[in-house]
Amino acid sequence: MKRVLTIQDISCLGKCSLTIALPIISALGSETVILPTAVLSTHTMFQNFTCRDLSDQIAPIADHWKSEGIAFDAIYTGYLGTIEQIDQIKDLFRNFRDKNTLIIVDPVMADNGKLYPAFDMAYVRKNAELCAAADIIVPNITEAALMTGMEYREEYDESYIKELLARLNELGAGISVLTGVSLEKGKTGVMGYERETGEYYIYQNRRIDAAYHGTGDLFSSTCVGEMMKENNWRDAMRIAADYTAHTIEVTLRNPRKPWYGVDFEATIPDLLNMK
Ligand code: PXL
Repeated sequence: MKRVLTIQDISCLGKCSLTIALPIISALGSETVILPTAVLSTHTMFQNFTCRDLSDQIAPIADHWKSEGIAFDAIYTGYLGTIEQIDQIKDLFRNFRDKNTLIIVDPVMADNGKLYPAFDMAYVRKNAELCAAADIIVPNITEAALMTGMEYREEYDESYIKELLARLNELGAGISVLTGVSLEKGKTGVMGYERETGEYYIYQNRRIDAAYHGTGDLFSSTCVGEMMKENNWRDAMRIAADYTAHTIEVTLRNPRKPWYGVDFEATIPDLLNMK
């Protein structure tokens, strides 16, 4: 069985970060080891959330694993907390990376043209450094524009996306995938670039007119789980895009109108049959 380490916060209530990564990657058949970077009462779209930083736990936990001879097939990072913490995680990458370890970084920090409340441009630059240490990065357009210094656009064409991918590629990861890319009216999906082959990959499916929290984490966690099932990155991205769209549709049909997260619990059985 593959073993995945995922490093992100625990938002106790809110359906994002670890409360999505753990069930999804486990359901897809990999052992999922977690390293919580902070514990919050809810995600940061709620008012008055509490937050306890756990940075002082990262080194002792990693040291203990090292002394136990633990190795990982993949390390996947999502929402993190501080610049200092990203430096610690770069050290952890160096410590645990071997030739078979796939490092996936989702530089979660912004969406819809705006940084999340906790972050500033110094944090953006630090995330760009973390991306340099990854094999695969999966930013959205806002995060990519911030990290590359390009203008954020709501309306764009393929040449803008290709330029963003070219600049992401310069950050250093071998595969750069942009999420939330809409190249046709009524559609959305991903576009990726692989340095080794110089090839692009585009996948577009239906765009559902709704935005829910945690869908980026659902997409990334599904990609990681699918790649551990020996799927190549293109198939993993396609399945993750389909699964995320399906889950948003199911959530929209919920008469209780959840606002803070998607009903992924209801769609996990469908994920297991997706190809
Ligand atoms: O889904 C990304 C995410 C993860 N964790 C926390 C967040 C967010 C997005 O806002 O606030 C704490």
